[in-house]
Amino acid sequence: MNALGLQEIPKQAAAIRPSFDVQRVRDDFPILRQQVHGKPLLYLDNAATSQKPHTVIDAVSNYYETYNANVHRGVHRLSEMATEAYEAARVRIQKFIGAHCLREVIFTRGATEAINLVAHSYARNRLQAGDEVLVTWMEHHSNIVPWQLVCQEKGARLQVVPITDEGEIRLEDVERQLSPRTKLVALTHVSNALGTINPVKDVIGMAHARGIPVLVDGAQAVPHLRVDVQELDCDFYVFSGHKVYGPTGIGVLYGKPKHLELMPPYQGGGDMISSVRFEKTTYNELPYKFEAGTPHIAGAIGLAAALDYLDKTGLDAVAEHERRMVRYATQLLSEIRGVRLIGTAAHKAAVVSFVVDDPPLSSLDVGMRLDLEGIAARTGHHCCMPLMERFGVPGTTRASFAMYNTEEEVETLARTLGNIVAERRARTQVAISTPLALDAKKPIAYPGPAASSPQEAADELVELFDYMEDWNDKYRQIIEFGEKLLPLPDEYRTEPNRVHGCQSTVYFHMRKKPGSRNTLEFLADSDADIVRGLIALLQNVYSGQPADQAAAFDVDGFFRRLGLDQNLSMGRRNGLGAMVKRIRSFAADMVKQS
Ligand code: C6P
Repeated sequence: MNALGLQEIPKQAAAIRPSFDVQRVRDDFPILRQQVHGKPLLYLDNAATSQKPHTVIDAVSNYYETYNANVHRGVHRLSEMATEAYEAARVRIQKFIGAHCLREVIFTRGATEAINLVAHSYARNRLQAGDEVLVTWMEHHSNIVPWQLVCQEKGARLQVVPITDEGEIRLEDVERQLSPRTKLVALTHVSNALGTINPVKDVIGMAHARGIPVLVDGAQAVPHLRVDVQELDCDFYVFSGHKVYGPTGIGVLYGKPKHLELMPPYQGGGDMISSVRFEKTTYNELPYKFEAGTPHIAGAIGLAAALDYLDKTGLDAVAEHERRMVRYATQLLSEIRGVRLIGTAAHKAAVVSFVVDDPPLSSLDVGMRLDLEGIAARTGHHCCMPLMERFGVPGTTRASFAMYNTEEEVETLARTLGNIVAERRARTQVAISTPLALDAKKPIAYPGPAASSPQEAADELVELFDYMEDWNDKYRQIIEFGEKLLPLPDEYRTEPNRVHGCQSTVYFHMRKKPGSRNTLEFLADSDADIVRGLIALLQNVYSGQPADQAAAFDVDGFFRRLGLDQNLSMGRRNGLGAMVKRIRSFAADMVKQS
């Protein structure tokens, strides 16, 4: 039995253990030493971006400190040094992914830009009306939208391979959907939202048997699996540096020269040309034809350092370590009553996604509560909206692992989540007996004015929040406000009343108070506790107030004074912004009409 009283999973094979010392690895990542909300940082958002070892940080700062210069342009010493380092990075990447030659390795801003490059320069010239691009249901938006854009332009369409309840594609479905109309297959190697490792080699074989090229989105594979593009025989392979311990803003497109040679440039500018005359420009050779403008030199150098680090640590040992984390997290989380795992494929890498069904708790709330305990996990749709729809959930909470995560961290995650769910269950049981449920016999109640003006209501709230020392207290206060929200009748939960731009489902019903000259009032609701709390704050300052005062109220200043701007992430603030926009535009319309 382990510390949680759960059955211990067998320790990994002794042969791998000695080569991988997770504590030593952790020492290489300075950021892991810090605290968040007074708790040791437990970073489980590695699929969004991984942390950087000091060798990467040093490589980048060394470039800026000692040989910062532009590449391919100067004859001076620094420029030569920078060019050498930049091109050495290309060699490093070529070796890392097993590319045949340097012409095949193109630097991009990331996986997204690499896919857009292929969509623009390859697919755009080949697709015709009626053609198809085959993707899977588990693609990231970056591997959907670029194809949609080009398909729309050409009258072609996306064809989608379905996935099973476990989150796997079936080869027979791929086979069935390949047709003479299919001009390209684009699929992810590893799903960012589920962790599924796709049988890309088999898919490539099936597509190639029909002469169809394949692009593989390797954004989530390169940090966790050994990738050999020649062995896969893919036509294009893309990945981002920042998910593989390198800097942001740098990524790679691998392409077979037989395609790259025929593709027109993606962007025009310096470096991608051979000669420029007003009558005609000729283009540089590969790979420079696709690298217009000054590249992200420091990024390329940092990425090479990251791949060196991964190689030195041992990718196979890292992969085995991460598999253990996934197995252990899968075991511990699935033992928590009310938690349901989303994505239970037989072959998975580094990701465990889950929802809390019983009692229902939005992923937004789970993520914010984990954050209060210093645990960084991603919540929401993970840029995979069709996939979320497939599983019938608005979003999940995702723990994604890297080489520096430990079994103790997995246990902390499980214990914290268990507490969050248990606490929620206890609160739900109390809430059932509260008088806030709708009473069909009574008229619908709207919140009246909390003070004589929005400003005065705001001042009172600011005073209350000023007494609270930290974000934890403020957070709990906001949640408590949300628990007292007046109920929103079902008839107002309509699409026009839906507020988009929030990470949760939000409905807003606004009206001019009947019989009043210009009093605005509103009801609203969300499936996330934190958003219900924010709605309560907004009701407190706006509802029951004259529209002209509501329209003029400085709401940004109010949230700044509450200290919420520092603790609500941009995603949440955008949601808050969307709600405020709705109130203000309703108030402005009322003023115009009065
Ligand atoms: N997924 C995540 O949290 P960029 O943004 O270009 O570096 O990577 C885009 C991308 C493409 N494909 C897959 C499979 C990905 O996972 C990502 C990025 C992050 O899951 C950010 S949304």
